[in-house]
Amino acid sequence: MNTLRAQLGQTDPDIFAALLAEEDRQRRGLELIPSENYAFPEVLALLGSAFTNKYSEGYPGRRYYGGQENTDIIETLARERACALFGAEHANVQPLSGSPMNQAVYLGFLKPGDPILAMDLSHGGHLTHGAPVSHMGKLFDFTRYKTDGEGRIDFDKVRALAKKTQPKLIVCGHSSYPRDIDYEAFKAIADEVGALTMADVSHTAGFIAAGLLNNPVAAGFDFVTTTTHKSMRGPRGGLILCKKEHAKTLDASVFPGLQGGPHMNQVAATAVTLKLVGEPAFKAYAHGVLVNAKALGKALAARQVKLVTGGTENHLLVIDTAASFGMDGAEAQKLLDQIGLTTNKQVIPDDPRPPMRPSGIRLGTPAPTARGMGEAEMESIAALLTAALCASDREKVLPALAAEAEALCGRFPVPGL
Ligand code: DSN
Repeated sequence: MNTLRAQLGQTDPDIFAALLAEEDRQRRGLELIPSENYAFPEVLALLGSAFTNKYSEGYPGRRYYGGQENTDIIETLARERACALFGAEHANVQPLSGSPMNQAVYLGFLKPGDPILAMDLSHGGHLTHGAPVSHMGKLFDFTRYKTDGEGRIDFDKVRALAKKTQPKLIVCGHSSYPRDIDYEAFKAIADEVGALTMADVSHTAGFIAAGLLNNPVAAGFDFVTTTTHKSMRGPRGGLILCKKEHAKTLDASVFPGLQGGPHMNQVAATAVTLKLVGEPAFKAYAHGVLVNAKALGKALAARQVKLVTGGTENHLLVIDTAASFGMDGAEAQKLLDQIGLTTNKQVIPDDPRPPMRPSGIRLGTPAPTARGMGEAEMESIAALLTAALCASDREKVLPALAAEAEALCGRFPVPGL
């Protein structure tokens, strides 16, 4: 590996310098964006392996190119492990990432213009859940449900919208919702109106696999989609679980419907990820993430920080920075960058501000927990964050806080780097 790095340094010093700088940034800073994590070292090894050289259009046992004896092994294992982990009947592990995975469900099972009910982006949903700026938002007739005044899903509202719009598909799941989801309630509404069900668990798959959050497969959902690189610490990629009756149509929708050759280095890395996620050490990690998120929420609330829904049941927290610190999320994100805490600006429910200057920021504990941090460090993070956002003499205070944050990070190495 060192020889390879030396070769890279000689071939392209500019890219190599950027790589070293990024490794340094990741080591010295604290990654608090809830969708980010540190991939397992085994994943990093497989992403740079010989599997990256192989084209494998088709599925195991039925490919369009020769030389598939090894790719068939890894894809079959990945599919079997995904099914076993979540209790699903069928898995497709080829989606290149989150957007194509959701598109494969929409395009495979619906016709353009069909009605879909999904969560509004500004209330915690995702771009691919029908945001008007996305191609899917233009292609299908999305109605977007919003949360209640506290930021929680209001099932009476969801039911009323479902009855009114008669969706062909009801989508739940989120990229910024700090509560567990009652999948059975969604399924009951879908059954009342004859809709298919899809849960996008990209943020929470690791906790579902560990048995710590509700499982939409167990609730009878037709489709469960997830990226593999967030809480599961796998490669960047997507996977779709479905009922057996949908398997053939789903596979055809992914390939050849939407994609060409799957990235077999990613599929191999997904397979090893699913093995690791099934092990007791991952369950302990996933439990630690949730304990840390609660501890961080408690430490922030003790400092009068306003959190959407008042706290968290999963790995993420949304801070209303406008109410807590009198500043928008963009300004808060920038200030926290200066002390080495990486967060992202975030719209909050019914946000009166625009998306580039929204009212909040989003935090998560998957990455700090992967470094081995615990509840005591969550207290330190809350103290650093509030001190930075409350500082009146920023020129003096921020460098001191940055040094404190770097010292904290120095005690917890980044896995894989
Ligand atoms: N970008 C991801 C997130 O941050 O939630 C979703 O695509």
